[in-house]
Amino acid sequence: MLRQLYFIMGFAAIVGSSSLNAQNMEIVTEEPIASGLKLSGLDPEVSGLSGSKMGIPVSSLLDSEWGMLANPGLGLKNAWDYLVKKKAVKASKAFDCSSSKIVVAIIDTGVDFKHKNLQESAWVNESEAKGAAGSDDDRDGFADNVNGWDFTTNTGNIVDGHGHGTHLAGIISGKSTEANGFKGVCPGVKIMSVRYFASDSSGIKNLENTVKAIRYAVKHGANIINYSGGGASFAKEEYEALKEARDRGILVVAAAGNERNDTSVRPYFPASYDLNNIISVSAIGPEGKLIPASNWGAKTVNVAAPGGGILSLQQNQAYGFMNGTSQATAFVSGLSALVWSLNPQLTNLEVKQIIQKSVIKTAFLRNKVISDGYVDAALAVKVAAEFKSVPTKSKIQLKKASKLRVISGLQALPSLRVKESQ
Ligand SMILES: [Ca+2]
Repeated sequence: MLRQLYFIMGFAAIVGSSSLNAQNMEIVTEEPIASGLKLSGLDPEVSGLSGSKMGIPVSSLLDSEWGMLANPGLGLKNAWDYLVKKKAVKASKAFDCSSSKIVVAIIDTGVDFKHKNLQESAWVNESEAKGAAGSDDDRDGFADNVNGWDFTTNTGNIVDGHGHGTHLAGIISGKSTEANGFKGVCPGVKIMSVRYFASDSSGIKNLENTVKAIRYAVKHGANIINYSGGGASFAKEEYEALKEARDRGILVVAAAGNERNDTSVRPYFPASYDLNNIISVSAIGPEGKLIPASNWGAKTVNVAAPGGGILSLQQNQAYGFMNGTSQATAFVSGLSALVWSLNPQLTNLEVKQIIQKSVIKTAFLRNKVISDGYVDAALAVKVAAEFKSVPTKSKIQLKKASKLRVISGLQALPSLRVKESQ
């Protein structure tokens, strides 16, 4: 991966190049090139990790999940009531995604699959699970990659030493046997944990591992990639990996970032790549407004979702609150998994269109995100149900929707960087 290193250094060198026009110079010099990748779920100003270990009585866990309730949360009960009314599911059945074939790759800090609310969530590579310890039973180049891979340690022994990835896994897939216990958006949906982030790694290393992690998820059959990180630098390898994900029918849900910026002006990657299989997500709080940290973009961010004061899982059977576009991203990944589980015939772009079409529009989000609204589960399952009856019309709308992502002011950068790295 020296090329990646060269690539980043090459980019830094471009700053002083006379071949850049004034517009690009301005953008490049305003953004620290070597800032590296950041996780998007930790905004110290809103609340730090220190506040996330608060003791929450288990009996009130569900009551604390505002993101699951209706307006401005996802309204999962309304979604379930709609499905029961339409006889899409039996009323006696629990709200559950355990039997879904949809796989969500969480490319993050790892996931603590030992958490009691993630007992049914781990994606399992069967040939490795049944194989011999220490050997690469399925000959994919990774020994003992049972539930995913940790690119920071290069082992299949994935732990979450941070808490961020486990928090996202809880939002997407958490499941409880207790009546009032913690629940995620698509309880029990399978999570492939691919770790790229280590807090003691450089931004360059984290980016290198991101590219490896995306390629791993693509190769191992993920349907959805949840990426709750990012940085200011366009990276061709990352772009190409996500393009391959697009070509393989994978939906990529990416955090808009916590930089308080308009990403139409200051892009945040990978959310800002001009690829139509990416859904980028801003974060709202319980009052329905963007949280102060959240990036936005009237032409660059697709939707908003709950991201302020979000309760979810922490390592070692704990629960805690986190804030940011990371959490909002996980809500959209969970909702995408739910929609896709209900109709596995949908394409990645159709799932994206359904999510974007079924938002609740509000004045708070007008000119902040493309859809002018925040995601809603009841509307999403309704639009998904109706979607099947009008496939032709939907395809036309899809074409239009795919043109909406424009990265203004940065169009010249990719080609410049390609040229530079040749
Ligand atoms: Ca293997």
